[in-house]
Amino acid sequence: MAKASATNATPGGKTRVRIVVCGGKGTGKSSLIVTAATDSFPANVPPVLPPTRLPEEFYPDRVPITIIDTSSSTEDRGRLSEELRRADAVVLTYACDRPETLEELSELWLNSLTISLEYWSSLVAS
Ligand SMILES: Nc1nc2c(ncn2[C@@H]2O[C@H](COP(=O)(O)OP(=O)(O)OP(=O)(O)O)[C@@H](O)[C@H]2O)c(=O)[nH]1
Ligand SMILES: [Mg+2]
Repeated sequence: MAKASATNATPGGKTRVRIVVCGGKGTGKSSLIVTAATDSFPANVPPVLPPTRLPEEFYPDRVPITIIDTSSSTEDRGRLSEELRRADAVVLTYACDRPETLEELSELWLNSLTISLEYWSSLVAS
């Protein structure tokens, strides 16, 4: 029987994918990650989760996906920039019931991304 793990890759040839989730305070970053990993919405989440590995069998390519939670506080911008540089994809979050968080996306977060990223693999706004 062939070993599956050694040759697993995305159509772009990546053998692992790192997704960074960022956005304004309380916009659901951590809840989104827990929901994606467990398929259930959590009642309580810590402010910043440790790196979360999604099960390989979640996706047809069977490529390991790691989701990185981030802090929205200004003191942690250096760490955020570093995570964005290492990202294959970025998810930006805003709260539907707080329009100001959508404005922040274009005024603050997209600007931060433009400054921080050396290149963009993809951008998923949610
Ligand atoms: N109604 C609703 N509430 C949500 C949703 N996602 C998150 N929440 C709630 O919004 C609050 C903040 O969620 P978090 O996941 O802690 O948001 P966060 O962006 O990680 O927050 P910080 O880490 O503090 O910046 C919590 O009370 C969640 O239960 C959603 O999709 N719908
Ligand atoms: Mg959080």
